[in-house]
Amino acid sequence: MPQERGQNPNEPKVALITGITGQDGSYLSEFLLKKGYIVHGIKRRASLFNTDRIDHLYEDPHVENRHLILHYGDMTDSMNLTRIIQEVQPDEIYNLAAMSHVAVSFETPEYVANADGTGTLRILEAVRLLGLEEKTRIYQASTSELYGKVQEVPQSETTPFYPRSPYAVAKMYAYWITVNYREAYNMFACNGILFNHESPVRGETFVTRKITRAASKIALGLQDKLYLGNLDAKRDWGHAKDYVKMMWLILQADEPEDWVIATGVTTTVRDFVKMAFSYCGIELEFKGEGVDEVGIVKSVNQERAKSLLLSPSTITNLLGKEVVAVDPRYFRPTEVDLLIGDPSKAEKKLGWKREYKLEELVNDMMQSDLKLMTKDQYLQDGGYTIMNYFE
Ligand code: NDP
Ligand code: GDR
Repeated sequence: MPQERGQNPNEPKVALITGITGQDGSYLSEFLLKKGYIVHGIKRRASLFNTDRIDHLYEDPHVENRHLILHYGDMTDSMNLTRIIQEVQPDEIYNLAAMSHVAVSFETPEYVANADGTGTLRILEAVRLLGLEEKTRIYQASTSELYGKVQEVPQSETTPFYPRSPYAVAKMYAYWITVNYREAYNMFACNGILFNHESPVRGETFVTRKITRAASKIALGLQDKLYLGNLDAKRDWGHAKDYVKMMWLILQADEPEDWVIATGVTTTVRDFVKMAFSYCGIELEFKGEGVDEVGIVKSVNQERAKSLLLSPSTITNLLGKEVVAVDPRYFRPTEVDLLIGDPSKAEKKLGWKREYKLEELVNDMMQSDLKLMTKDQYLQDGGYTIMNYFE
């Protein structure tokens, strides 16, 4: 019989994180380890190492009493998930694993339904089958994408859903199956309806990271132009570091409930671009409309550029240059135009407080990407090939 854990207050709590190799998985692992948890994570087998984001937390498997333990697994494999949950006997499961890219979900809709939708059912059903309903609390990574087509703003726990992508439709199934298992089997299963949250380790093809990487490369003279899709889309962007804390608080609440986590501030993609370039002392002006819209360098602040050790000539050469353009290939078949969340329930009942404002988030991402791209510049100067994806 597996040993019952977490019953004795002196024993560390045990968490299982699906999607531990992702942005949120890495911040949540750090957070839980600091709290003294034993953290188990599910990673996928890949042909290359895929644990970059958690390598700083890695512990040698030959050492006893590890705090971070990784298991191979996949959200599409019920038996694998059930076996891992049986072995781990978690006090808390954070179901973060998903194919999380909205645009890509239009390319792989069936897979997304399986991994993001049915995958959640597999976790809930495993907990039920193993008789862990009373022991194991479950956090489901729900999303503001559920709101989709704008029906009311700001969006709250009572705003109706209208998903606009295969990703959002799969997450809608996951949302409701979580609610259903809570009501049917009295499980402590909760949805965190999280609005967009970003960080220096955000996936490179999400718009914020694509922008901060490109702004850094352009400022260093390593890239000419940034191509984007819909510049008018508005998002409520927060910092992932702030948001993982809320995941934990949601599972510490007295009752299982669903929660909106957001900042309550919304910003266009265009304004995010301006903020990122401005970090490097580059002021952009946008001209034209629709697919003809472009971002042109209006002025440069040499003092700022110097303080970041950017080459004065590279920065001066950018004056008047078109550094942002629209490429319709990044438009989505159906778009989510406006997201702005109302986090008042979480603020009142969970004490939700943010450390990062949008400007601080942009600064954090730019600081990190400038450092990374400077490293790329050295490598390129040394004759090494640098990956130059523009997705
Ligand atoms: P990431 O894309 O950074 O991470 C996703 C994680 O899921 C990765 O570890 C990935 O593994 C793993 N994964 C994907 N498919 C499978 C699968 N079939 N089996 C096992 N693991 C899989 O996402 P985030 O960290 O940004 O987001 C975490 C969760 O929160 C996701 O469910 C996302 O949909 C949701 N969410 C995110 C928001 C955000 O703004 N970041 C907002 C609201 C919800 P690998 O590294 O191998 O690819
Ligand atoms: P989103 O994030 O779809 O909101 O989903 P993303 O950063 O991909 O897009 C935000 C907005 O920017 C517009 N956009 C572009 N997006 C990308 N990726 N690339 C571009 O070139 C580009 N140009 C404009 C998009 O059209 C969109 O309107 C994220 C994911 O983390 C989900 O998993 C999560 O559920 C939601 O946030 C909340």
